[in-house]
Amino acid sequence: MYKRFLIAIALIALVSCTGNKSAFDPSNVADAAKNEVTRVEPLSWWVGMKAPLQLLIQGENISEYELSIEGGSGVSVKEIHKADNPNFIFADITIADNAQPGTYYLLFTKGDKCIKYQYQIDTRREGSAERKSFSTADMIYLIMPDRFANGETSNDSTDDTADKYARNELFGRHGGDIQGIIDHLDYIASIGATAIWSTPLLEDNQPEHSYHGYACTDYYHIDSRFGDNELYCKMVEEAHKRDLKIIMDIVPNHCGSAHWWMQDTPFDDWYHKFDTYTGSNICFSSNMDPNASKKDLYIQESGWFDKSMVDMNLNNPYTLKYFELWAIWWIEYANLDGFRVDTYPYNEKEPMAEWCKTIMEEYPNFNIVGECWTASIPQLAYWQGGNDNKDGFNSNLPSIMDFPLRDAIAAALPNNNPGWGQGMTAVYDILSHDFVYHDLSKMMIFAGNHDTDRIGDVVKKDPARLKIANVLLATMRGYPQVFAGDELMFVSCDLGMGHGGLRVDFPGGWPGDKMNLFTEEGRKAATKNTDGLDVPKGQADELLKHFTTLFQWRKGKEVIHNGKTMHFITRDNTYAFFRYNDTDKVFVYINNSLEPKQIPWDYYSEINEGLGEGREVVSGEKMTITSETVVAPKSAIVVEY
Ligand SMILES: [Ca+2]
Ligand SMILES: [Ca+2]
Repeated sequence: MYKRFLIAIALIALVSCTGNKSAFDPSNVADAAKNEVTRVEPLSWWVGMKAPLQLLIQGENISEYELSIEGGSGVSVKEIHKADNPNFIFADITIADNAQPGTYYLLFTKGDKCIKYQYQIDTRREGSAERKSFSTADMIYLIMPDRFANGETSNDSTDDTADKYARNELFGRHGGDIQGIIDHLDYIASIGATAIWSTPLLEDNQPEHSYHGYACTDYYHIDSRFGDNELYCKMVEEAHKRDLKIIMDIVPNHCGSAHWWMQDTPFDDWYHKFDTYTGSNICFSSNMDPNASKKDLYIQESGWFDKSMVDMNLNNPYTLKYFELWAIWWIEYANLDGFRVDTYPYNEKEPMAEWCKTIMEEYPNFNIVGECWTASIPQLAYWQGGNDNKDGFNSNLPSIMDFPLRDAIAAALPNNNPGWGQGMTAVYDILSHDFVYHDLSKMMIFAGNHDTDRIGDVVKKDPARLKIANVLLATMRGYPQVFAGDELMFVSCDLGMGHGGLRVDFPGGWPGDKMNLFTEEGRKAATKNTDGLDVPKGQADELLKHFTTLFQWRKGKEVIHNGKTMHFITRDNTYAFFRYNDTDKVFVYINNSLEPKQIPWDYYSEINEGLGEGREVVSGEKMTITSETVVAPKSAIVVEY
């Protein structure tokens, strides 16, 4: 709807510039007005923003026009910047602190020709700048919308998009959408989630493989197969009613090769061009390696992510500004609670640090988590803002995703080798490196996401070990993220098909689905050997109850959110740690081995003194641990005192 509205605005653009707003009657407008001003971005703005407004304006030979602003008060043109392409200008707009919110008109004049373009300057929501964001108190539920729930079948294929509905194809569009998310917000809240990270919902009008949304073709509009901008805002509003935050997944590094600006590009260096296709060398170490060549770094940050994903040049100040204002626009427009930034290290690091700074200056309490996908702990730590890097670099990025911990969990859990240093020692080892991180409270922890192997596949469909993964996520430092379906031990439908195979549809999300895992009745009836689920009858519901108990408990557990950790080394595939603060303690014991294990309670004397009767969180039963206490094979206990 919003898009059509804008097109209508563009259509009414060519009228006499009398300054009389009543002149804006679409029926007065001649067809010749079409495409005179094809685009103004950001789509609107607000009074009282810190970031100065710079409009990208596209129109045929628009650089030949003079620009002024009419309406209200306190809004004026400060400076016009011409681009390489005469079809673009970048206009710096001054908005006084006491400017009048409302409808303004951009007036483009050339001789006796005049184009008017309606532009809205709004009032900000109260407390907008101070908005809270996601934190260690949250559990984030990751959704890939095309595969989650189809709430509106009429948008499964749309006239204005190329890639059509094909649910039988692993890399095709399956029809999931924003309405499907809205329909299941109660489910998401019921299992203990307090935030949703949805993979991108912006238009991805690539001819194929568009379902994942990571090849954006219009940064200001929701894909019509997911809904529209207004429905997106409604989703945020409905989520907030249920105390669920919304984290938008954004990709400033690359756009889709079908992006509109690939046909009409503002600057020659708007994106990175090569004589022959050049992909990134994915050599992230070149960002901090003192021995790295500049060439390697250049190819890492400027090479394309994929032939269908064009690498943006954030060293062009107009490109950078475009992405800064775009991000702020979405926060303000949709009332967002956070960002997840895709492919973070592929961006040029200095401009991206500037980008983070700009966002954080506008919203000082905001949280942004970057996908810095590396197995190297020191390299990961380098990307977190405030880290004491030898080269002085400060990314200004608040949060990072703990891939090394994910790797350790995935290595440890299926490991039955009782040998020295095997199994859970891998997890101990990761936390032994916590001294390198600037801020442990800004670490997203996870056992899997939409890019990694599914935890259900990792634990070889063993419910006992899935429960151990959930205990780790619910009790370790940082804030947990769970990929939709992992709470029910979804597995890939085809391990040989990569992403397409692991991003299975959520049974029950589609009209006519035989199995419905969103309901207790459906989970209890679920049987073995169905796509996305492979547990004996009744076990899906039992797994979810275990999961829900843990994460509902975690919500109010300050000592888990912000307490310290003390852990103890063992090399017998067990792992023990305490979370503690001045008033509370939680003890976690993992027995990932195939033998019953006695808890060496006396060994923990430096921290367990005076701990008598506690409560085991999952069973809810009172428990007094001694050196005689035995923990069953492949199980975990969580005891709060
Ligand atoms: Ca749909
Ligand atoms: Ca790049």
